[in-house]
Amino acid sequence: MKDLWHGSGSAVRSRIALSFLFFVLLCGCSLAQSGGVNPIFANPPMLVSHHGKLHVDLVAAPAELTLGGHQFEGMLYNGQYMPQVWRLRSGDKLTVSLHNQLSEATNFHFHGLDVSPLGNGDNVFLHIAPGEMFNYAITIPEKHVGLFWFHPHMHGDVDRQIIGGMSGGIVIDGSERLYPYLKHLRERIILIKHHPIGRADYQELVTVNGMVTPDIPIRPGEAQFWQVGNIGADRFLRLKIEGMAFYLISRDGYFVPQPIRMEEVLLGPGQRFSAIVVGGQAGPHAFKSVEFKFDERQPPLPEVELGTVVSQGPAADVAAVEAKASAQRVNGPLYVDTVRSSPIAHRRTFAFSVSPDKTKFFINDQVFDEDRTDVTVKLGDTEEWTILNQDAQYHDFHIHQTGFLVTEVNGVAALLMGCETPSALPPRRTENLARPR
Ligand SMILES: [Cu+2]
Repeated sequence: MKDLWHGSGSAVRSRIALSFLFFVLLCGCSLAQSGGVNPIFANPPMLVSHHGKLHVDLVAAPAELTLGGHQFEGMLYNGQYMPQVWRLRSGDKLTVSLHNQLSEATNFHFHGLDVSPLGNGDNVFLHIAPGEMFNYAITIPEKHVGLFWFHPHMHGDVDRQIIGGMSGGIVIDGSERLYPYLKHLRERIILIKHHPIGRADYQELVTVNGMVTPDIPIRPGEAQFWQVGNIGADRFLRLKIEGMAFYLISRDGYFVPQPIRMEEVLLGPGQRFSAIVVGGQAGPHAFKSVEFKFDERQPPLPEVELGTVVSQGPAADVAAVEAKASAQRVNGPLYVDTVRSSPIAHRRTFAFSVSPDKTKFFINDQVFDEDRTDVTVKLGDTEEWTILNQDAQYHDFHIHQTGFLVTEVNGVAALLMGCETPSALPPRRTENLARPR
């Protein structure tokens, strides 16, 4: 999110500037839907590419919005809190005309996509002034499949603009090529945002596709394909469905060789995962983010209700379907295996820290500066990075334009996961990363 990867013009020189996210998350009370009737879950509206192309006109403008009975002054794309999801395939050409009708500068970031950071690509160093229009153009790389997202990346204003409503999803189709079992499953695109609704600690509205606590229908024993994204600014989610499990198949667009059964999935800001979800026995199953000790100095982030998975229909052999979901294997080679076998060209350490008054954030004792080059790496090299979190709260780690493979967390090998953004770092612990290209 506020982390940057900045390529320079030359092929062998790239610049990385890193900064990181800090979270002053103050409260997330559970919110009952006013009136008592929950909306029925729906995927967000979609814009689909045709003949290898998708063009999007995006107007960023201030707007009043009402969510769950609360009125906000928002900043929205095309007047929508949950804008259309862009649905493309590898190799497609995506063009975006961004019209800035805000009273402040903004810009645009294609989160998770390995595309050029230069010119009119994923260039977060552009400042699009109020009243200006800018045309972005990227080509979706062959290796990408899964859920990605877009948001502004104006240094210093990212958090506020995203909380105002400026973010949306990008789906790169092809998951069913990797897991053919998905082909006939009902797909759920679940995009989670948050917005403060009061001054008290942790008081915020957490929404699913812009809806407050929707009912998500499923049949007992029905397998569904969920793609879930945390596309808010800075809230950690620890997702759980009561009485059901996630059979996780990818994180951040990187797939695992076989589904991993998880009772809970920790999803830091910006992170995504996809999973097979199997309907439990008939009845309501709460979908929520459970309590989470996010900062050692603060009370835990409270549980927040996200919706209800409503299982309805004849009784079924749920265990048999779960066994079938577990038995799936990825079809074809995985990019992470190439990364894992690459020789390490360099090793580096990055330490995240914060000033005592928590107003300044550092990487290796330096504050972020758009005009300074912190690290130069050779394009194509594989490096091993160790990330130290010297703060008392969790932080996301993210590099623009490239994924990375988490090899170890706090001394424990993380063998299964190829991640672009790993699970958030436990406070004051170590993480080793190999950076692939
Ligand atoms: Cu990003």
